[in-house]
Amino acid sequence: MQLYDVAKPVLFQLPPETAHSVVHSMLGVAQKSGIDRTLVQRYRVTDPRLSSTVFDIDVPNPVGVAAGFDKNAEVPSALSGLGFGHVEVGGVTAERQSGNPTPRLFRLAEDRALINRMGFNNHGADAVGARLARTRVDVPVGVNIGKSKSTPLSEAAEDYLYTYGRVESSGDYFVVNVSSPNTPGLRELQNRDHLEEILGTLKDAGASPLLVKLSPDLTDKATEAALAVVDDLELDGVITTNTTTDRPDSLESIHRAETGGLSGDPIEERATRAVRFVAERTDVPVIGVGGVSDAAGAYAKIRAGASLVQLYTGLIYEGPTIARDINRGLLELLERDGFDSIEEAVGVDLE
Ligand code: FMN
Repeated sequence: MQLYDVAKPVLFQLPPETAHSVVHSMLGVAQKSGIDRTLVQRYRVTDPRLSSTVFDIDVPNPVGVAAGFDKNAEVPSALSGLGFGHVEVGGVTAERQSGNPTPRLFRLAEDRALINRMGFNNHGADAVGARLARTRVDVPVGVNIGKSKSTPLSEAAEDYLYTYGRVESSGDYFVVNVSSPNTPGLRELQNRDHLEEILGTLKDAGASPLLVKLSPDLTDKATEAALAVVDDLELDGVITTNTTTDRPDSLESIHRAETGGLSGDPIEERATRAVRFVAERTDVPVIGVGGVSDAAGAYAKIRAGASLVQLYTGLIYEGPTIARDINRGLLELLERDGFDSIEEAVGVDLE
């Protein structure tokens, strides 16, 4: 019996955001006390076949933590202790924000999904930047940057630039997040003119590696237009996908009508299709995210063209062994298919 078999029913009795705070506090204690370094021995799967170099960064294994779990960069070392190969902190905004009124996070247990409308609650770029600067993490840390709610779309580029300036020396890669559904108008920034301005401004400021995170709700044409900007500006990578505002008919939970972004099992296939669509149209590395909760799902995204995968909702449903379980499973799948490394498997399902 695993610890999470006991803890999960207790946590699932709590409102989702409370459960998240409890888990976060526990990870915080682990990180402060140094227990996270003991966790490593239990959770990390160290095997050269899992490691790769992606946009010039050495990544020990392909399973990362998606943005939103550690919005304020409080527990990246503890998450590395759970065996994740990279951690994306944030979304961070220039201004400190309290986010939307609660409740704003909903557990769709029957669907193994979440709906969130957090609205970029975070401590702000100054605080998060300072915290990151004094935190040592032994896996790469990406910083997911969002737009402050009060900043008009026309001034978005400066807003992103401010945040970048606060985190530039402590992030290993930087993500322009223009795809969260919970900041009014944000997703409009995925259109070509806005993207060019924001990404061009960060690029000129020296942001590297620089990635953009896309929504699963973009039309094919809009995705292609965004990818044209990625090519023109010689960006380093694409993350796909964020949460969706769509509600598949299959959803059973009473919470399905809540406003916000849906994540977890119901978006898995769609996200994998998005990975394939993007990987077919760009040469830069793709990070695949959306519904990953086991080795088969991670492997499907890798074969569809993802150099790395990330997860959030899967961690809630599967618990702290998820990175270890996926990494062990990936090694078996690599062996089954005769690959010597993850890098060999990336994109093998593409035409
Ligand atoms: N994505 C971002 O780019 N920035 C965020 O700040 C962010 N916050 C999130 C908060 C919550 C509560 C959840 C559930 C997701 C958030 N996401 C955010 C989206 C995740 O990073 C991820 O793209 C999405 O949940 C799909 O992955 P999953 O199915 O593994 O959860």
